[in-house]
Amino acid sequence: MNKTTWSQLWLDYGKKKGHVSCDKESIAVVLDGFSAENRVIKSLKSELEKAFDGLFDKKIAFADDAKSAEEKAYRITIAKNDSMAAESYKIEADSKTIKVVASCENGALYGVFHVIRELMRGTAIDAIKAECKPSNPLRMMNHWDNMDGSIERGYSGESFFYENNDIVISDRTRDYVRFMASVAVNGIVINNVNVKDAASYLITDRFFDKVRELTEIFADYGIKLYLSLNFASPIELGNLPVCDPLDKDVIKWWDDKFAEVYKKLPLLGGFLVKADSEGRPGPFTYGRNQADGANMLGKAIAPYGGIIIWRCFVYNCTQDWRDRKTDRARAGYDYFKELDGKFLDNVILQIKNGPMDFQIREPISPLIGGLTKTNQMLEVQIAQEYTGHQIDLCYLMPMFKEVLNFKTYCQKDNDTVADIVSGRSFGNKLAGMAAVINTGDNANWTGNYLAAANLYGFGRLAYDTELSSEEIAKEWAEMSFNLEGEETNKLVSMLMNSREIYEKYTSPLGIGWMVTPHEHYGPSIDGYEYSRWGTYHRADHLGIGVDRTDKGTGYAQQYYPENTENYNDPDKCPEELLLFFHHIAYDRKLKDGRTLIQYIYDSHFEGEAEAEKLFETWKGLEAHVEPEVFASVCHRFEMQIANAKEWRDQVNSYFYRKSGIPDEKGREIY
Ligand code: GCV
Repeated sequence: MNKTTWSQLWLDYGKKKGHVSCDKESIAVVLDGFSAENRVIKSLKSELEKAFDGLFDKKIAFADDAKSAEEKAYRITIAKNDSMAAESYKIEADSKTIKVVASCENGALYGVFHVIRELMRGTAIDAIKAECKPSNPLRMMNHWDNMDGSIERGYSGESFFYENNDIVISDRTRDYVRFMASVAVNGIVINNVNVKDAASYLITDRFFDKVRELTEIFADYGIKLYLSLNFASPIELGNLPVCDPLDKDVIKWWDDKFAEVYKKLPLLGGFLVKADSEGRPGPFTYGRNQADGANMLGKAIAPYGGIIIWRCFVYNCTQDWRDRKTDRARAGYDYFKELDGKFLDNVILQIKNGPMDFQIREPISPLIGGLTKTNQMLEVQIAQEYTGHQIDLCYLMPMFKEVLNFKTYCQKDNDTVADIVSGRSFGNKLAGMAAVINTGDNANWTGNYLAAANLYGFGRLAYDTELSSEEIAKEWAEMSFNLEGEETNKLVSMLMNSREIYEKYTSPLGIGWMVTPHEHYGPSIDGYEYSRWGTYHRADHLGIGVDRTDKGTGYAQQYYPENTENYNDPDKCPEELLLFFHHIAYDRKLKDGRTLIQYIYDSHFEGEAEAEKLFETWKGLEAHVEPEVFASVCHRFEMQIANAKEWRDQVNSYFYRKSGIPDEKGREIY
């Protein structure tokens, strides 16, 4: 196999050579009901070819039908069964054949990737068996890539999509698309939601040819390409004086624009829109609401089968820190709840998992399930903006599982976030999950080699929300490394513990933030305390935390009663969220009898010490990991430990100085 200058991530077949085996002498791929000319089937065949060549040095034959396959060859049959659910697959195998059955090409492709995954994990081909169905219809990646090549909140180099305000298409693009399809991602937004400068022109002749080429490469792997949209395009591109969604010239402008766009880009999935948020234009300017804006676009795109994904990250980012009544956490619900049922069928609201912004611990957004008559999807972030910049190890599947399993009480059954965003709760066809992606043009794609577990994990979890974080971590580790059983377990447990460790040495008990402003790496306890961003911890000499109860901002009241009751009461509130909902005195006793201040000291000392242990465990894997990967991850751990020390000492010193209460254990606080 040709070696590329970029990593093949979990699809590095060459790396597994000699570590896995296949006892079949010759292999033939047979199609039963699928067309060999279909673009996705062609990709599926080429992937099988690559995999067998790379893993086992075996050439595989392609037969037009079952009869023409060589009699003694082991058959991989890709069979169509129209009665199966879209994008699902079934795998059955015996000593003569392995059969992947699906109703559509995407299902067949995912089934083939499942077979490859199992082969890479050392399973014998005739022992592979599966029946899998997507939990979510939409499984998307959101790039925050800018056309100048930079990436907003990117920690893995520059964009591989753009350079110098132009689109770059290379073999790397195709590999990226393969990786995404291998974890069943079926939609990708290729540009930042903050659409500015050249990116506004992605819907013009300047870029149609290249965007079209990209839509085709994506389509080869069953993926739809989406673009982020500038709501002010009628002004910026069309020279109109306004972008008011109820203005007839604006409406006509969008009608004409989408007609033009779909003529040039027939495979386009639709658009993602950030409006009225952090300086982006939107309907509020004209006294219109969010539904007016979304529906105007939804109506214009409907004739082409496109969809509008409208973000709910709408809040006032010019708050006065003295104002204790305004609460950023409330904003999404306040703006959108009253519009429930008012959005068109081809519009879907994309809601961040928490009400603030991708902190290491937040409650679940009350808007999820608060809306019952509107299409909604979950947005998470695998770019580690607030969770360590892909320097610190922070495997996020345990957090995402908590989010998905959260009971909203929006109805008697089928009321978890997983139920709602999959469309199961209310019968929505448009539903799903999106992740702000963590890739860049670094050779290893994700900066930290171990951060690829989040890239892999998100896709797997979005396809099957029943998978456990641990199963996903194990799959990824087995495909990406050549470790023995015990060593794999060590790597998996490093991943599994990493989120809790990060949480311990950073901001305590759900308070969040305390990060270096703008950059969002490293501590700055008061960095945002007197700012306009609505992100306050309200610490004084007696206590810390934001009162979001009925006596405070009232945020806790946005949940269904079962959750409100718990959140509103400091004795019932889940402890990990205590400071998100309550202002708590430093000397208040927590459930285990420790005072709050002692908990803060202990968790920060523990978190830093546990980060050091993570590094020690990694060092123990040295003999089994490629030297370059080993050294690069070591370097990340050195930085993580420096960061953890800084967090530990700054947080502990800050609260010691505020409270004047010493650490019971007499450890060094500055
Ligand atoms: C793309 C946070 C980030 C911004 C990001 C924004 C969003 O505020 O810091 O960089 O902008 O979220 O999700 O739109």
